[in-house]
Amino acid sequence: MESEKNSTPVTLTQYIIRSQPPHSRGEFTLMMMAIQTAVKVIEKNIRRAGMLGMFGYLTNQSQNATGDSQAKLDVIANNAFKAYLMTSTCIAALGSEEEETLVIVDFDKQGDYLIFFDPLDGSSNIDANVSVGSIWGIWRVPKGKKFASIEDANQFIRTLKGNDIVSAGYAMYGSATNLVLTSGHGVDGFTLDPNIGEFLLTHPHICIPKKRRIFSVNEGNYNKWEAWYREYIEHVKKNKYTARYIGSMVGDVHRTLLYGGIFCYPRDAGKVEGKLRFLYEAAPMALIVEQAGGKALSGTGRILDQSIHRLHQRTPVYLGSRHEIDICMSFRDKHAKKQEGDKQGSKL
Ligand code: AHM
Ligand code: MG
Repeated sequence: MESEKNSTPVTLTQYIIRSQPPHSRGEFTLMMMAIQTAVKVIEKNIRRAGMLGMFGYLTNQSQNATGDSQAKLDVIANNAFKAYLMTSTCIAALGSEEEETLVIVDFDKQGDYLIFFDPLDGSSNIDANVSVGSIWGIWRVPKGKKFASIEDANQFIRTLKGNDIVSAGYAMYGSATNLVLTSGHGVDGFTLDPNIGEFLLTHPHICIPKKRRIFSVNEGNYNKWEAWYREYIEHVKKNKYTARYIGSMVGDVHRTLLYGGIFCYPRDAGKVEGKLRFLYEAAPMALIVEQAGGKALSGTGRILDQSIHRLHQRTPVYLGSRHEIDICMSFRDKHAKKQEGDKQGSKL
């Protein structure tokens, strides 16, 4: 959706309403409004955090559901997402990085969507004023299906696949606040205009550049990586790639979408499933990257081909420009072939 003819930029609210199919009941619009409001609340809190003493971690050494220390802003961001979504009348349940279990809406107020979010990703960076973000992924609940209990909702999510995701997005709180969205028909980006408090369409039809020699990974984990991935990184270094790693997934993926290259969080000896969470980090970013023309793999296939087992499951992540992901995976394939050859040889 381009700007209006008189070049008045399209607002996010207009964009969401106009992208609804005719006769839709508007539940999706309401849910996106709730997300938009939560993002604005988080944005305001981040911008004022230094003045209000809101940087830092909770003093009671609190950890979230996946064992990470909770920053004060993690809690504020989680409360903002929860408050607006739970009263939006369009979700049946939500899952958050900051919540131990799924949270279900009162039985008679349940809507048709399930949403999973990381309210403040990369929060360990926040005191240093490095870009952080919120990430969300949205799945559908069949019409008439209601959850009587958390266990009921847990059972239902185990019937879903990554491919069932219907929409995903992220907000990045950086030098400007960006919001990037897909509902399976391409990717569009918005920037918050602080003067009017509206997100404006600034990056229509984002397409990831096909080739770019930029690699993004935490090299501190080098000694724990699998041999094939270490070889790929050696290849990258011999071929004059540029290294860029923020350590904030939203920032690293946003740059990869705009500039191209590869972003990885591989599995390693200490994190055999990888670090990033499937439902609210990897799957939403995978949908966005694929919709922008890139690839998003787990090392054994597409990220989105994975089944869902539990709320906080993790997955390795390799995403970015198609060409670069293919080069990366060629090292994995070469290694697998060699291992197979060695196995056959030892049987002789
Ligand atoms: P978080 O959800 O606890 O903030 O952790 C996720 C973050 C990602 O934003 C980032 O890609 C990754 O962790 C960085 O991890 P590391 O510090 O191990 O490089
Ligand atoms: Mg996170």
